[in-house]
Parts: sequence; structure tokens; C-alpha cells
Amino acid sequence: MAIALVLVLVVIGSVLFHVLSPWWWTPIASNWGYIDSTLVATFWITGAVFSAVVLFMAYCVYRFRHKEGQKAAYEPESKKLESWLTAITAIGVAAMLAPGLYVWKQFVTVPKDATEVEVVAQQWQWSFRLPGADGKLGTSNARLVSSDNPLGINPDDPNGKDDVVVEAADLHLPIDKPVKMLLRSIDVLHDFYVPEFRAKMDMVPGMVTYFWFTPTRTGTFEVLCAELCGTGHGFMRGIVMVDTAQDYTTWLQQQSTFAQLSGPAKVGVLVDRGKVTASME
Ligand SMILES: [Cu+2]
Repeated sequence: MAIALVLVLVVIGSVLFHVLSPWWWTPIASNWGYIDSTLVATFWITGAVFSAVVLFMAYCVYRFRHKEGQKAAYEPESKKLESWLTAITAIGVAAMLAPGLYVWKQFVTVPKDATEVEVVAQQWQWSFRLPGADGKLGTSNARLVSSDNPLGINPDDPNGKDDVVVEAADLHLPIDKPVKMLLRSIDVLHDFYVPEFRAKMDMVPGMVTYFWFTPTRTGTFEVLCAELCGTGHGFMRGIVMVDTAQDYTTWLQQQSTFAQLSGPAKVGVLVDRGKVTASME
């Protein structure tokens, strides 16, 4: 009897903890509200199943408790019970997977007007690269990484000359413009994660992964690394600031291009700082 009561209390406590918990998501700052809905659906389904199973256990503990002279019936198989339990489980699993697959399709189907932004991870910092006035990022290769070229940008690619390099500093993005995040790592596995954007993706050395999103409110958001990447993993933080179009342009004009950082002697081109224009406008 006491055990049955404890099981009922576990269900009541779990539901109350979920409903009254002060730990919930940070307010969303991107278009991915659908990811939240998918999580809510998963909470409802797993919560209902958890409550049903534990309450059923409590019922059985109470109903079939020991009584003098009572014998249990042996029934190793029940086709009918197995069929409907299988059917209900299949429906529950499908209801959790289907919205996830649907939102995943959207997550990696990048709209045509999205601007590319490259994120480069390394132990243990974040750097960023934006296309310059030509709207194109130059090619890159981890073999080209050096103290003068920390992102490994190809100096022979003309598209890369005007790329804006933001090394180990804050990234700014304009509000309400879709961006395609191209994710690159130059050492080990990392994972670019901004909780408010409801978006994260592994970064794998040797390949470029991506997702897209549209920032929907201005503010300062923390970038976390969501992949255990070494002793400095916990300190691998960065900042993404979502600006109004005007603030974004002001920031962009203060940034340096790859050509400027490399110096005229190395690439033979001198780009005027004022000519870095906002490719997202
Ligand atoms: Cu990391």
C-alpha cells in the first residue's frame, strides 16, 4: 500500500515540477518557434506515457497485493494485449518523430535570399567571416591556417579578398534577414549553439555543415560550444549581437577585410576600409 502511494506521489511530483519549474527556455529570438512546438509535443507524449505507466504500476501493486490463499494466473502471451500495445507505441513514436523530421527539412532548406555567414571554431574560440561587397565567400582550407591567416582563407581566390574577417570577436547580424550559417572547425569536433536561436549543429574538421535562421529580435546572445572539445570546452563562449539595420552597417564598416589583414605586400591589393559595404542590405 505504501509503495503504491509513493508511485502516485512520484507522478504528481513530476507533473507539478514540470508545470511550476522556474527553469524553462530562454525567450526565443529566431524564426524557429516550430522547434519549441516539437519539444512541447514530445513533453506531452512522454509525460502522458510516464504518468500512465507509473499509475498502472501503482494500481497493480495495490490491486494484486498479497492475500492469504490467492494464486496468480500464469499467462505468458496475450496476442490481443501485445497487438494494441504495439499499435499505441508505434503511434506515440511516430507522433514524436514526424514533427522533428518536418522541422529538420525546413532547418536545412535555406531560402534563396539568405546571406552566408561562416563560423570557424577552434580550441577554444569562435571566429566569423562575412562575404564582402561581392556577396561571395572565398574558398578556404585548414592547411592554409597561419598566424597571418587564422581562418585559412585561400589568398589566391579573388572572392576572398573582400571577405570580412572577425577573429575571436563578437559577431553582429542584422534583424529580420535570413542567414545561412556555414560551420567549419579547424581542429576537433565543436558544436555551434545559440540557445535563443533554437539552433545548433556539429562542426566537423574537413567538412562544412550548415543551417539557417532569421533573427527576430535585437539583443546580445551567448554562443556556446555544445560538443566536448577539450579542457577549455566550458570556456568556449562567444557573442552574437542582433542589430537594427543601421547599427549593423555601422559595425560592418569598422571591420577589416582579409586583404587589409593580410597587408598589401602579401596580396598586392589595398582595399579601402570605407568600401566594405553591407552585403545584407
Ligand atoms: Cu568546442
